[in-house]
Amino acid sequence: MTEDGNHGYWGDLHRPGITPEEADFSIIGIPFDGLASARKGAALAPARLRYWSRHLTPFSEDRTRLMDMKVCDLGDIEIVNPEVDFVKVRRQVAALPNMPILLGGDHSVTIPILQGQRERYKDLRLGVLWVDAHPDLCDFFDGSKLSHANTMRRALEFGIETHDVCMVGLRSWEDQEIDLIENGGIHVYTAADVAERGIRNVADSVYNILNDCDAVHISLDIDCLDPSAAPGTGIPEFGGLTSRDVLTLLKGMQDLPLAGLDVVEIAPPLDPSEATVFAGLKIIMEYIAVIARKRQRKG
Ligand SMILES: [Mn+2]
Repeated sequence: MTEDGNHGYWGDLHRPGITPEEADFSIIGIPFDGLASARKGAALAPARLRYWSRHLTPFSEDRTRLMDMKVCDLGDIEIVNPEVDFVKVRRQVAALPNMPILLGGDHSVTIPILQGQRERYKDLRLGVLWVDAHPDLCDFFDGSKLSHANTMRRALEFGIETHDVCMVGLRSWEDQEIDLIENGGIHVYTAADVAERGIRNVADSVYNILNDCDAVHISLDIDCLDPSAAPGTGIPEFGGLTSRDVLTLLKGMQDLPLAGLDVVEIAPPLDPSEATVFAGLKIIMEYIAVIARKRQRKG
C-alpha cells in the first residue's frame, strides 16, 4: 500500500525498477484498435487496466498468496501502421526472458503476439487456448488480412497446427470460417457446448488435448463472456460464458506448460460501469494465481 492509500500497480506485484530478467511476468500494453470492425475503444484498455490495477490486492479468489510473483510492466507498444509496427510486438514477445501478459487492443494484436510466441518456442509444439465468441478465422475482412477477424487464420499460416488449437465460447460465424471450423481439425467448444456439458467437462477435454503441447498460449477475447458480465466490448454476443465458467476454465489449465496470456477487446468507452475492465483484471490476476499455485506446489 502506498502513502496515498492506493496499492501499487498490479495489486502491488509490479516492482518499480525491476528488469524482465528479475521478474516472473512482463506486462505489455498494445493500445491499438485501428482494425476493429465496429465500435472501437479497445485502444484505451491498457490505460484503464493499469489505473484500476492499483485497486487489486495480491491474493487470488481462493486466497493464493501472490506477493512472491514479480511483475515488470514494460509499458505500451505503439501501433500506427500494423503492416509496419506489428513487428515490434513480435520481436518483443520473442525476446522476453519471462512470461508475457499482453493487454489489447483489438484482437488483431494477437497476430504478432502469436508470431512472437512461435519464435520463442521455435522447434517446439505451441498450443493455443482461444477463448472468444468468434473464431477469427477469416482470410480477408474489411479490406484487410490483419483485422481482428483474421487472427487465428494468420496464426495457422505461421505454423500453429489446427490440432493444437482449442476454441471455447464460440457462437458467431462468418461464411468464410465455416469450412475450417467444421473440417479443419480445430477443437471447437461452443458457448452452447459449455452450457450443456458443463465447464469442468469441457476444461478436462481442453486440458487433455493441449497437454500434448510443449507450450500453451491463452488468448482471451473479453467477448467470450456473456454481455451481462462484460458489456463493454465492440461486438457483444448474447448467450456467452459465465464469469465462473471462465475462472474454472483458467484453473483447469494449471498443469499445462503455460506460456503467456493476452486479454483483448475491452473497450472502456463502451463500459460506463467499468465492469468489463474489472473482469479483465480478475482474469489476469487469476492467471497469475495459476502460475503461483504451480510454483508453490513444486516449492
Ligand atoms: Mn471476439
